[in-house]
Amino acid sequence: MPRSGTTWMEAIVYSTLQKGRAFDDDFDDFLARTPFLEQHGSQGIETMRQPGSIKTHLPLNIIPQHPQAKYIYVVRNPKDMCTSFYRFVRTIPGVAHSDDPFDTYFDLFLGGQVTYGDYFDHLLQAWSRKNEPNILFVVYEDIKKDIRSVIRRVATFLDVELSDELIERIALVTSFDYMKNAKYNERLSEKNHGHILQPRAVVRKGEIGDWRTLMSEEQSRRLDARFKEATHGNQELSTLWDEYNIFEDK
Ligand code: PPS
Repeated sequence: MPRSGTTWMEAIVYSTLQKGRAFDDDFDDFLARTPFLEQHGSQGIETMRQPGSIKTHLPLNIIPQHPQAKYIYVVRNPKDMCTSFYRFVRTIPGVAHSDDPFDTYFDLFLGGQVTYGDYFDHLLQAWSRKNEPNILFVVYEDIKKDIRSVIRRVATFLDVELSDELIERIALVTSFDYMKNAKYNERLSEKNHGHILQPRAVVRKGEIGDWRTLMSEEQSRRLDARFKEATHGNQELSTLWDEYNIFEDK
């Protein structure tokens, strides 16, 4: 899903596969191993350097499935995802909704009318497949809470053995402070969008709860209700963000 830490996961996967090398040690190598499907198309995938990872925000059910491919799905709570997505589209003149006020955008988000469609359809689709052996389901907030344990999960999933020292190194070179570096952000903008966006558009704030800076209480309550409705009857999913103080009313 967009604005949910996919770039972060790309950097973690890259460093895991490259024995601790940081994405910016050789940025061209990073680019060659991490095509973005929506930007680079099938040609980008065919010519990519391997091993690598293909980034996409598309829902799992419309991504081509290959028995030898592994799929890492990163999800973020809908309030921060919506907020981050809105702030992001505002930085790209001419893109859908970049001129809309947040209130309009929020209604479209809730109605599943923004780019990449309905958040809840996207999530439920991935959730229903999360126990398949070639799928790793990762929660953005859990990476923030304990990046080392997520690095271990990714390494196990990719059949890579990592020493404690390498885990420390990967945690360092994928930390927010490391990744927010402006130069890197510029190049990431180029990679993902073909041109440079505003400074720090891709790696921006990286916080849990930034939605509070934009969303009204009424909007927050409406999203609480939508979350409750969408996850009704699914105990595990409905409590996924319990420790992060996102939803008021469950
Ligand atoms: S994109 O542009 O749609 O591909 O966005 P995506 O990479 O999926 O997600 C961008 C958000 O992830 C945050 N981010 C990070 N947070 C914590 N630590 C690290 N290392 C990190 N890297 C990226 C980024 O800041 C975006 O969230 P917001 O809330 O906008 O800051």
